[in-house]
Amino acid sequence: MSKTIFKRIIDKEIPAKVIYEDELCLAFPDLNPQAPTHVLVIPKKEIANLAAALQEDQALLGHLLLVIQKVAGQLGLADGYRVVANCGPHGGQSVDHLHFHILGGRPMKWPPG
Ligand code: DGP
Repeated sequence: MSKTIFKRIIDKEIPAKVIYEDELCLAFPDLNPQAPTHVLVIPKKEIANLAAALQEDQALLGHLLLVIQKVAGQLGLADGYRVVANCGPHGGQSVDHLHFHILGGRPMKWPPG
């Protein structure tokens, strides 16, 4: 199976402006921003999406949420932000590697499309 674009970013085969990295994950701006601030947080482990996560990923998933909190603080999103994890075709997922969108810098609308 060919690598996803995010696996290629993890493997440093294609560039990304990484704003946070630790042994489990990294964060970088989305190529196609939908808000003044739009950052992706991805695990280094290859997990296709939330539906594919396993019980053994419990600590990793918790870690990702706390990294989101940390990155949002780093980005100065004191007025709040939205976290999105698109999952599967109906979720609008286009890259089959688990990722969380952090969207901020403007008020978000609800419901999403
Ligand atoms: P989703 O639709 O939830 O699967 O979001 C995938 C996001 O990934 C989409 O907002 C655009 C972004 N994206 C796709 N390719 C690249 C890339 O090469 N670099 C970066 N930084 N973002 C990418």
